[in-house]
Amino acid sequence: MSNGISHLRTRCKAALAALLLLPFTVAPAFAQQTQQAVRGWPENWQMGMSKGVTPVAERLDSFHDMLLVIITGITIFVLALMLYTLFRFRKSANPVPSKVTHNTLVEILWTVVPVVILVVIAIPSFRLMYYMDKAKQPEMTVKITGHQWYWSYELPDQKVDEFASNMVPEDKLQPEHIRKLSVDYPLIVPVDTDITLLITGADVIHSWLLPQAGVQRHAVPGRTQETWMRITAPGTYYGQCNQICGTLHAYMPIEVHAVPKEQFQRWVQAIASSTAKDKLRDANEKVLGLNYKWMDAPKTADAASAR
Ligand SMILES: [Cu+2]
Repeated sequence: MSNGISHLRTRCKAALAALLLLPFTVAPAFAQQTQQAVRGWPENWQMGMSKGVTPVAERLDSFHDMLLVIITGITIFVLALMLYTLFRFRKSANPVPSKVTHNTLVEILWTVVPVVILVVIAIPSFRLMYYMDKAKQPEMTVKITGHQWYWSYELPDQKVDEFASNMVPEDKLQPEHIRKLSVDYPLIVPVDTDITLLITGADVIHSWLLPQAGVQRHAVPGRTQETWMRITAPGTYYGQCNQICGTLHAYMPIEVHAVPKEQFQRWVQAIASSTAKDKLRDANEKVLGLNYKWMDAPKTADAASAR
């Protein structure tokens, strides 16, 4: 018997030691994961949001986490209250129902506590809305226009003329492409740069959504919406138009390449000095190593119907 107890004790000690050591064994695995390049698209069975790569996205993520704690607390509290009431005031235990109609203290509490919770939520929320409104000291501007059904980009500071960014059609997909997310001419931006985004629509209302940058603005014809982003990790990030804008709404994805500043400069210079017919394609091929051979292949009969 005593042998059994001592065996149990040893097991308990081992379990406790494992529990205490858990942070030290799990943390390096997480650290390794974060050191890898940030993935710019969602994954099957992903839990939570994709990793934010701008100061705005990081703040949005922590605001979301705060709200999750609050809403979990409220839900558990209300559920507990309901279960308690169902049990405590059931018919068998309470043959004569109470006739109480007022309780001043409870009424004050159920008014004041929700107001306090809303104020606690509103303060960081408004602060964040003002933070994402404008870049304080923008270093460059990108003009984004939504069309039926593609996006176009213009970089006026770098004298990069407006160019269309169309989805890669399904029959032209290459191994490096992601179906319904990859485009022919992505938007190229430098990392660690405060970029003002000016967003408008050419025909109907679209919406430019790049989740990992924490950017979502409606592209409204006749209006210019402003926001900003500062991508801190080089990578390729994807988004989609998220305003139902017509038949091919699902076929106007957003692809943004955040590249090191020096590479961005070389890209800008390559466009300026290119003598090719398609200067942008030339610069994308030479500086970014993008492959455009798929564009030269003759169009198949169902290419149009695939779109
Ligand atoms: Cu759209």
